[in-house]
Amino acid sequence: MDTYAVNANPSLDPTLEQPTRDELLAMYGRMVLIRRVEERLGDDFTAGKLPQSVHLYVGQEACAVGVCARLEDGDWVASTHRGHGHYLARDGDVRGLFAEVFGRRDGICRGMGGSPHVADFSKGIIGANAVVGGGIGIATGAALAAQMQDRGRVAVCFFGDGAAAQGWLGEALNIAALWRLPLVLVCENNGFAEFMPTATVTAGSIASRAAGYGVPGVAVDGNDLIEVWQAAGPAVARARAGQGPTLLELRTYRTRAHTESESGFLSRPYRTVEEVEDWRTRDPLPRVRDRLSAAGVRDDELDTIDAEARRLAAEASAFAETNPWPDPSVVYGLMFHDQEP
Ligand SMILES: Cc1ncc(C[n+]2csc(CCOP(=O)(O)OP(=O)(O)O)c2C)c(N)n1
Repeated sequence: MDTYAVNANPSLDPTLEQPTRDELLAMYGRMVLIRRVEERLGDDFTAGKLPQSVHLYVGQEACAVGVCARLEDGDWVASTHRGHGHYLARDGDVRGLFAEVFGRRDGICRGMGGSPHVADFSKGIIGANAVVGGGIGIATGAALAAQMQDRGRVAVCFFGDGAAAQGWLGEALNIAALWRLPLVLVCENNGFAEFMPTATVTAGSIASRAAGYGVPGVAVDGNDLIEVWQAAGPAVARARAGQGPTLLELRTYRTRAHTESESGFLSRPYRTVEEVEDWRTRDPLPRVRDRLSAAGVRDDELDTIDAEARRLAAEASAFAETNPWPDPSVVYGLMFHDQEP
């Protein structure tokens, strides 16, 4: 059932679970870090420092952070070409991320994956994926592995509204429902698939598709951290309890380009400046900051969190810039187990 109610503010409902002040502060810190890292990478791309374009996560931070805050060590996350935020939400290594995006030796994939392929098994990130929707099958397989291992693990798949149009979503919902797999499917509906507005290519509501498979489907405001956290909690708990999958649709908005290089090849705009500005007024970060202020957290404490995130991003960028290129001879060893051609 699609439980989304436009203009409602269910996160304030006192009957719903609320994060503690410390939990909220920790999640805010993670969101700020993602924002500052992404802005820094955007600047690095503009300065010509990156070997390829990047798909930034600015504006969607509440989605990754609200869901990942509900996970435990050992849970698995499959991500997308827009995956830096998912990695950082899982306590990813900032230097290792920058080095990877810069294509350098000490990157989390030894510089061989690059921006759209960040993976780090030590953080449960089983792969970001430039094949749109590819993570859905991978996460479903991971959920089957989790069920067979019987250690209470959960698999989460982040994917976009464009990926929801792939047949994999139906296949995953079908088999995960039948086999009660510990899977949480998280669609970040950010309004666009590349340069196509979602409404022009996506019929109906994504969350309501779950009902056809007997799976709970919940749509919430993806720019409201607490709503995301409130929706993710029961979904993860349900998966962990062996009750099967849930489909979450997080309604958010991509305020930056689809890919930072797009101004170099697009011949006409695909959205208005006013639309983007309107969504900027719904930026998820100030919304959490306001909550924290109301809870008595001082402005200088919040400013310190921001300054530290900027410092970490700048330091990691400088590290990556001077990190050596990978040795090409490692390529075959990474592609073929115990085998050199
Ligand atoms: C299978 C496949 N088809 C097409 C593409 C080209 N492509 C790259 S990103 C993208 C849009 C994806 O949209 P969405 O899933 O909504 O994610 P978003 O970029 O909005 O985060 C497309 C079509 C691709 N990488 N893989």
